[in-house]
Amino acid sequence: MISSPLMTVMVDAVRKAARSLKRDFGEVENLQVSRKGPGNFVSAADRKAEETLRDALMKARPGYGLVLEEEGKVEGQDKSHTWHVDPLDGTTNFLHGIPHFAISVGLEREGQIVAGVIYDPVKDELFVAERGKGAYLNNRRLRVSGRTDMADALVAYGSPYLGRGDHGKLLREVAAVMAVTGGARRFGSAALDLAYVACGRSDLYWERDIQTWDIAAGIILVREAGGFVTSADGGDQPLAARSVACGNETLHRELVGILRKANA
Ligand code: LIP
Repeated sequence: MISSPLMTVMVDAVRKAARSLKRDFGEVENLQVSRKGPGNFVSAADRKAEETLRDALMKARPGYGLVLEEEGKVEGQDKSHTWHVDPLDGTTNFLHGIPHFAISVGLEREGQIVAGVIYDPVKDELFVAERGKGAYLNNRRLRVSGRTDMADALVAYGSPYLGRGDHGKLLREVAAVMAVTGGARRFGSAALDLAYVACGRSDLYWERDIQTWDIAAGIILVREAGGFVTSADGGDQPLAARSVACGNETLHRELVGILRKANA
């Protein structure tokens, strides 16, 4: 496990927000049958969790800036530090009562992600990483998958939907990946997709049109677990590119090549 003042601040804030989120998730399943559905209830749960995270992080590190999914950008006096906060990653899963979502907090220092925490409150799985100190799942040290044969790989991806993203591009990419791998999965939470690559459950993951708060924490997790993370086009700035591709060195390089060829 990582024992540092920074990690203590991040884990305490995430666990505090998780308490209300887990309670609210228990309510969502009862609301599925209502005509209006749980949309407003989930938005309120999302905002409540974000306010908890915002208040806790600003109290502990008052000068840092924040990029919050719901509230947007909050400038800080310390321009070298920015939190990237997703209070509920996997919102659609949560809305439909699917127990696969997480809270994600990443810390950017002078343009590099240096720490990340991703917490799945339903499974009680806490993923943490800090630059140079490794990546952990509930105190267990993480390493990315050791598979090198794409035919054995399980690949996660993120897909656009009504009114968002390039559907044709994604379909071409999924078709190309399906043709050479052991399976493709769309789980619905970018943060957990990255965390699952870091712990070896998935071998690869890619997604386009994604936000910094979805991937910031997961980027450092994968890198500290010995994995490679680039933009989906292989660039070295996934946050700026708003896309991501990750895995171990061998399969990551092959995946980027497959995606490039699918769009040639
Ligand atoms: C979601 C991501 C998911 C992506 C969705 C959405 P949210 O984050 O985790 O991978 O495909 O479009 O961005 O909105 O639930 O925080």
